[in-house]
Amino acid sequence: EGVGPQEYTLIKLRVLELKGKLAALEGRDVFLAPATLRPETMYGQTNCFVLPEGDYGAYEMKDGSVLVVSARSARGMAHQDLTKDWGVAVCLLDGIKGNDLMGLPLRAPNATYDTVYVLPLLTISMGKGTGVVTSVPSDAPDDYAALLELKDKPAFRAKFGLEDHMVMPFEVVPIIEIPGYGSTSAKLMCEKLKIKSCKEADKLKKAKEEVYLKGFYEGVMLMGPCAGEKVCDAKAKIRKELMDRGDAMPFFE
Ligand code: A2H
Repeated sequence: EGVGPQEYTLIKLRVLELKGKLAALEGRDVFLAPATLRPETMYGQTNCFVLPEGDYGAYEMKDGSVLVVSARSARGMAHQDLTKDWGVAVCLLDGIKGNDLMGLPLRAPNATYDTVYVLPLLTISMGKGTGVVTSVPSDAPDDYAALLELKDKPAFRAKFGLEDHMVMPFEVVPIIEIPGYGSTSAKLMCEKLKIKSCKEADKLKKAKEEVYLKGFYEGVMLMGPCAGEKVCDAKAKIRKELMDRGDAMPFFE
């Protein structure tokens, strides 16, 4: 865990169909809002993850949109002038479990896929970010391992009521070229270390140590307006573009 404040980016993944519990929010613009440290990787999103047993709520933001996030992160947003009233996180709907969100279709900004789905990730910490994680299996070993496990185990998908079309068509998208690691570094490291589940913490730690720094400082963008630029130079520009379009917000914790 880092020292000092982390500068995250909240990405607004629009819920395309307000069904199940979220039907109560009909008429509103509703988004799942993962917090990421790597906004330049959003081209590679294949799905969004929530914790099945996690507690979430739907909170009203200043721009009129409604974000589904943890209560803890909504309080943080209220003190960063993101919620409708300063200092107050108005909850329009609470008692949402991660399980209530499984399989919801989303539109993810910058993603190559038109529609992505909400899937389970059992290692999410509700004490970090928003408790919602966007999945970039090309560059994040945790995301690759979790998606692979869902693809490999039909019973695991069925347990969460997921249909095959929400999981199976989503292939890793090459978005960053890292010298010596190719264009899907997380997949490479998971294969090299034989990682098959998000619970293989020690091996995942090793995989992440190897690719994160290299990806950020030596990686070259393959997608978007910054294609050909170093990742470390592209990050701020792509983040600004997402925010200018209203697809993202800054978030500190
Ligand atoms: B990052 P830090 Cl491609 N529980 O986004 C578990 N993991 C969480 C989380 C939570 N509550 N909230 C956010 N995260 C993940 C993209 C990404 C990320 C890439 C590469 C590296 C990377 C796609 N997932 O993070 O512990 C999110 O994954 C490298 C650290 O607060 C978020 O950024 O330092 C990152 O962990 C935040 O981790």
